[in-house]
Amino acid sequence: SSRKNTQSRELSSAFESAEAQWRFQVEKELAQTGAPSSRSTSVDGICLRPAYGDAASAESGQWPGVPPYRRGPHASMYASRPWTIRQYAGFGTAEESNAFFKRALQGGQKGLSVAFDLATHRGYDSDHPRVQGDVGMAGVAVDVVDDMKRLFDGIKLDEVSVSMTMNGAVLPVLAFFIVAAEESGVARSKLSGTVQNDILKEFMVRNTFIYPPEPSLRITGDIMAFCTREMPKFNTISISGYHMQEAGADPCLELAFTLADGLEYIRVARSAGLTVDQCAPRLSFFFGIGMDFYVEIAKLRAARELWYTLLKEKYGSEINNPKSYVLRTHCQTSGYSLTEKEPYNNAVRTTIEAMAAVFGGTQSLHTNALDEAIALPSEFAARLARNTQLILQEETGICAVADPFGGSYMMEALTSELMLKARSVIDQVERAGGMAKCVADGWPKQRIEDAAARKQARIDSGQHVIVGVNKFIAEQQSAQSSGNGGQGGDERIDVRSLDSVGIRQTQLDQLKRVKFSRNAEAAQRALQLIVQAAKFRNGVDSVKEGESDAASKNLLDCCVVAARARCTLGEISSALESVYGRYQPQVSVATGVYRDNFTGEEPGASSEFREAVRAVQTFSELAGRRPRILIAKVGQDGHDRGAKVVASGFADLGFDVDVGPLFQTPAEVVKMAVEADVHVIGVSSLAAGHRTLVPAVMEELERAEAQDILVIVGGVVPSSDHEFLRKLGVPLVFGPNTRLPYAVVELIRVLSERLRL
Ligand code: SCD
Repeated sequence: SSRKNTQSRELSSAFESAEAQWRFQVEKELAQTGAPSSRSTSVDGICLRPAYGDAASAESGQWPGVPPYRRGPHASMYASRPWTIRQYAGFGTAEESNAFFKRALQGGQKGLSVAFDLATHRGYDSDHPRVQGDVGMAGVAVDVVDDMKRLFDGIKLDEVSVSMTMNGAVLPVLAFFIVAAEESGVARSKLSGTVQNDILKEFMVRNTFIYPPEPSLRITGDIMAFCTREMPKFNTISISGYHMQEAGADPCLELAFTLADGLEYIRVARSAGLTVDQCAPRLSFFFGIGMDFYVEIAKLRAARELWYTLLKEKYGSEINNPKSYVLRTHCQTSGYSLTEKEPYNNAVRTTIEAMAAVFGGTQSLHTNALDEAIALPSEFAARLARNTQLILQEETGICAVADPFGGSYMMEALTSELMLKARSVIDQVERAGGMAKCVADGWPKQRIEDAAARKQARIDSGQHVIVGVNKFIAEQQSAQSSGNGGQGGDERIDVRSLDSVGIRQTQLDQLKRVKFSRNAEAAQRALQLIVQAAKFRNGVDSVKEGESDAASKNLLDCCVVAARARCTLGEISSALESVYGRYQPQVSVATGVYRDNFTGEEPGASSEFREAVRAVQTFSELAGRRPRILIAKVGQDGHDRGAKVVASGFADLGFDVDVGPLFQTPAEVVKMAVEADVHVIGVSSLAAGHRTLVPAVMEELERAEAQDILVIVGGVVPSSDHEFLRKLGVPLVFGPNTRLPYAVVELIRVLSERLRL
């Protein structure tokens, strides 16, 4: 309690001014970290101080590390401790990813961040028939605790903090992490890091959920309660706006929905029995940083002050720990802003975005690799991305001063404006009953999808410039193909390609070994306990508190027992699924938004739009009906911004559009295509599954004697794979940044030739 008193004193009016409070904090932080109180610059006699501010002004918000934290969560910020360089990575098997992690740490990375494959995200073991094309592709495959042990072999888990991006299968993954650490001698209380555990945004945009919203949120609460009790250094959630921005939200919408999610998670934690002071200091946030430089800096500043204000208003009376008010965040540069054409431009874009994140005061940062719009990052591209941060930290002097934009007329005004705008959306959400309810109603998702269609129309019509894509297009590429991002521009990039069959086989062999050597009875008992605890927590069983072992159990406690007994991720997930069911999302498509926003003055753009509409009309007259396309997502890849935007745009350009549900198997796609009598299946692939899933779709078409249906592919496909797809009979492959009218004209051309119209 004496620590609490000190903290309250730090926050209270014991200080005559914010400046005095800042000074006190700065000295404390410098002493803690041993950092110098000023840094010399390249000019003799000029030194930089940890922060600059207006000592004369009594207004709040004048200093970093002081409420309302607009200028930063710490007083000295990077002058004491630079942000954590934390690159999100993982692919193939645990061994391969482990080797990659070790090279990254040797190369200057400070924290780890694990990308799991889509099978793991969705709660399937590698041997499940639904995940044939997904194992080890967009992340590392993890089936049992032994995979997790191999993943961190030789890495000191009591020293390196680990972030795990996991939401759907968060229980088994966190349980594997805890048991892997314990079996290698590190107690759970020593583990530092973060688990994403943010299910609300999965239902809004990212789609790697497993169970329906209500039980999913109870799982979130159980994890927050467990970690608060057992893992004091672990951040229990990473409340993510990043995926909203990737899905199309503008920075203001991203800010508003993310903080509204944060408020909802405080309610979830409270219903799991935690106080605000217990849960809030270990909440963490995650924002995307796009190319709107000033706005992105302002967004992070606004986020901190808004969070402080919201917590003060709602829970001020019960908060005693000043850390409860402080928003800390990870940032990632925008994947969406990367282009397939002239990929080296992406290194420039990423650098600019990284600087915005840093000027905004992020705690941790991932910089994208320049080839991410083409394939999984290569070794070279990953190193360059990491070096981008090292150069900012080591060569520029940027770390010497906190919030260098503070006090700028523009930046302060922009920050306040963003706060105001986001606040009105947050108030709207809160009035409507909070984010869980709004997500169930679906309107936040709809607003994000509308924003995505609007943005695409602005890009395609040239109002929003992307160098090399819709302006200043490199000549040789423009001669080859004027609109198709998939036809050139990445020839000089060596991409990483993975042996999907080999990776899957390794996992299958191991699954067999583990199941053979474990104590089968203990494994069954552990799974049974999970089922009972889930039932109890779901309120569907008559088990009463005290009657059963399971009744009082936190689900993560049960999963830790199961992990130790070598239950697999798939087994644990299906035990939970047997109680909760698997969530089936609704599909909807925004129409009219694309057309209404295609108002560009660029003469070329509007003539391309008209040409596309005309081509569709001519086709309809000749064929006797409108062209009909099924937009399909095959496998466990839930990235559906592209699919949704293409569906909206194609519909607005005159196509009949069917959109398949997420997570279809090739057979389900073909069945749907045949039943809807479509001319074309458009397979959207962003997670490297195209090499296995597209051949499977072709086989199913043959089996259904429906080879007259044309298959085209859109998404992230390296040009080295275009020939592979063409040989299979896929005539068109559209990359990211393809202008939709261009794609329509090309497709109608190919379709008309086929049908001899
Ligand atoms: C920091 N510290 C200071 C200080 N700065 N102390 C004194 N003076 C200063 N100036 C202290 C902190 O208080 C903390 O100690 C410790 O140093 C570590 O600093 P931190 O700021 O907490 O940094 P870090 O440990 O890196 O944590 C950062 C977050 C964390 C809080 C943001 O949650 C995190 O790392 N998140 C990463 C999430 C992530 O990587 N997600 C990837 C998502 P104490 O702890 O003792 O206070 C990828 C993704 O979804 C991709 C897209 C997709 O797949 O769809």
